[in-house]
Amino acid sequence: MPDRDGHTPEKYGFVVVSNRLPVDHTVDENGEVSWQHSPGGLVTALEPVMRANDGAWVGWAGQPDLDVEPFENDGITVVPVPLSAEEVQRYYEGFSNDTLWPLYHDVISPPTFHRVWWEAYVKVNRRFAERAAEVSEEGGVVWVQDYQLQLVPQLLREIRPDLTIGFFNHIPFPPLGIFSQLPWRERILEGLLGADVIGFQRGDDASNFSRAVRHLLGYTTTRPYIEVPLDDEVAPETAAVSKRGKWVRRVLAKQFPISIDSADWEVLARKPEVQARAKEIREGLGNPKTVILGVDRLDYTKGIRHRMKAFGELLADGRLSVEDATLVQVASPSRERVEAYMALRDEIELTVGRINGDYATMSHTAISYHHHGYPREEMVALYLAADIMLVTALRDGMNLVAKEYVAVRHDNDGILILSEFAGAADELRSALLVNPHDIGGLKNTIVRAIEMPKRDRVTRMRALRRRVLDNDVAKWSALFLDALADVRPGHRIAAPTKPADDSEEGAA
Ligand code: GDG
Repeated sequence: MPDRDGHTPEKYGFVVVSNRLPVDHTVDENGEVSWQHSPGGLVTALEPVMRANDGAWVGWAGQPDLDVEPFENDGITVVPVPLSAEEVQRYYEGFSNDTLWPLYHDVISPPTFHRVWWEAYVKVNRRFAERAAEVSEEGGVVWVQDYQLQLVPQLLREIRPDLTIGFFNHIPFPPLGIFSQLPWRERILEGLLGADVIGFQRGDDASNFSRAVRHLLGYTTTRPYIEVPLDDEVAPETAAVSKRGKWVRRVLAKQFPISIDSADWEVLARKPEVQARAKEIREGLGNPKTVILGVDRLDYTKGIRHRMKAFGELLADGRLSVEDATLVQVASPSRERVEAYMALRDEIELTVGRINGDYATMSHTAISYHHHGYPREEMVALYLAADIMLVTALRDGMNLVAKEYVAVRHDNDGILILSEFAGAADELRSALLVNPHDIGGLKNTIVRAIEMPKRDRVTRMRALRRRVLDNDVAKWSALFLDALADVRPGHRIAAPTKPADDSEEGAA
């Protein structure tokens, strides 16, 4: 199919579609444009599959009003989708981050519903679907990522019924009672059901989705399958016959818990300079007996206020002193143009100031707070420096930080305190699990972690490490792609290949 300029674009057998591309568009002070590779976990997982399958990545380059032709970057074909400044505001900051994000995270912050935001969401999703359709070869595989693009599977199937389509939701899928608030709830469900396989982080997310489909669309669901009724005339080759003798398309909806490139994190943690940096960090904090660490995007879902409240109360009660324990909180800047995030930042920084004002001494701070992003090496050094990792999310799809902490602790020491509301809690059962709303319980768990004998710490960390090292992100993508390949037997996706030069590292 010719593109906007009448050219026939290149076609690819495996296409990933995500809101953001794995590259950032940067312009230096001389106006020179360059593309910086941003190797997050998803990129690391999918790059080898891309290389083996002649893959392309469709997404937005992170800057408004930027229209560029597809290009090669580090062995991956990048297919940019342009967004206007108004679309960024309505589709991304608005509908994605101020409607869907709070709604899908238990309405911790009230979602905002605006019809013009929805219209922009539909328009932009259609553009992503069209771009993916243009670059996918006949019978190819397309894997759509995350909540910003929930309409893409259906829109893509309408244009290209020959494709096998997967969707993975990185954030929770809410219970019916909450999801039902969305004025466009049926459209979202139908959008997702355009996929052959819909992946979620937890089993509970998949059940919430199936239940919403049953109640709102009236389709038959037999876990893990959903039967999407088909028009008798146009039954595709993958159609099945329902118990009632009707043509249906069977959609698989189940959990595929995401993970990290565990071995790569451990390699970084074994570097002498990273270990030296971990020691330096502790010294810089005045060598407190216990370093407690929190690492999060500055987001209201992460429960940063709850952990500060618990820590502040422990100091107030005299159960801890600043010589005993320091809380290091990295809060990396996030969605700074969305109002709820501005208010959260103010609130957290006020709390940090209060607690430090009340309890810090000339030699020890109570909370060492950092509103920065750090390079990956520094993150690893922080993880190594921390006796206790505190993950108190109020709702979180998975929480990769918890897995990263475990992966770097090759010394088998360190304690993970983990919210039961993070997806990671399904797998990381040997963590100290907490309900972050229960401040009393959280305080007791922090004290229990501080007092835990080394023998018990090691037993727990060993069990956690087995889990995280055996189930890495490569396994996650392989399991998902295998499920996708089963949709059309005989049409398998090639196994990943290692790049010639595998030595590159960088910030996530
Ligand atoms: C969404 C879902 C799900 C953070 N600060 C810095 C930095 N990070 C890195 C961490 C980690 C990643 O960002 C954050 O991942 P999380 O999983 O913790 O959370 P979200 O950003 O909310 O991610 C989540 C995830 O998608 C994957 O499916 O687990 O539930 O909400 O990798 O290390 N990295 C660097 N500097 C920082 O300052 N380099």
